[in-house]
Amino acid sequence: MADLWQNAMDYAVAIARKAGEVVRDALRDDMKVMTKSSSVDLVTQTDQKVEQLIIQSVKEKFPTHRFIGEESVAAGEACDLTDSPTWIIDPIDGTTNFVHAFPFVAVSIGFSVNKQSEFGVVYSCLEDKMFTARRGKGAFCNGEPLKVSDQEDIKQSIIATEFGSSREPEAVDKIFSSLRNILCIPVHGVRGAGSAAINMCLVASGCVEAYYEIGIHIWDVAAGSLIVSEAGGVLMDVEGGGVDLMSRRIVAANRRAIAERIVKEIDSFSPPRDDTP
Ligand code: LIP
Repeated sequence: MADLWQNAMDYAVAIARKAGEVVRDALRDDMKVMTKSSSVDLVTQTDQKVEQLIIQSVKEKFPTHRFIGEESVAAGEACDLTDSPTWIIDPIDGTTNFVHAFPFVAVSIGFSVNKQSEFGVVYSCLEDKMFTARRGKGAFCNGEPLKVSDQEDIKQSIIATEFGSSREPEAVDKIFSSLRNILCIPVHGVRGAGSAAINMCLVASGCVEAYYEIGIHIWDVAAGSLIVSEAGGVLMDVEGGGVDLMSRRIVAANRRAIAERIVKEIDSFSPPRDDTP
């Protein structure tokens, strides 16, 4: 049977590559850096330009499809995931990295129908790595199949996480308390690429055993979530149970036991959901 969404996925890969070129070119220019929810939540004209480029290109080809885009939501659009085919876009995941030329910056495009993820594309554009996953068909990097780590022992693991963009003392205290608990399991190390999408691709590639974060948004993790699960990994909420991409909380791991061990150590909290205006 023909794959209904393969065409859209091929298109997403082509657009992500084009968007990545724009991001790479912009690194050479002077940037105008602006802020959103706080003085450390950065945005540039390139984030906005790349999101418009992606949305306009998709609209030409798939005029009935809907969008959730980081910069469109920042500009006041609703963050609504309906049953319609929906493109979930982070034009630059790792904007702080981009501003500082720290070399982990991704274009992230998730696609969901009936609230089920159909494909995910993460283009790590400074590394020139194209991560893709199609539901039920596996995950790939530059065409090579991906598989999560087979490590079973958390004490032999590397865990990825981020400090996020909240500087509210209560949130920062909880982030440090979780970090301390996890470090002292003890694990081999804690890392963070500065991009949720790339952290998830690191789980899918078997380079780290798990990634967790509180404060991410649906556009940061929509594509990466499918890439992790298609590479054989698991997704969980930070308190256990199923992940809810609107909840701004996620654990992605190579296996359930590692995810559950991390959940035990997380001092959880609940930022305002993406779908509450
Ligand atoms: C960022 C993430 C980063 C996370 C930040 C933010 P942006 O996305 O990728 O890992 O810690 O909270 O969500 O803003 O660069 O698209």
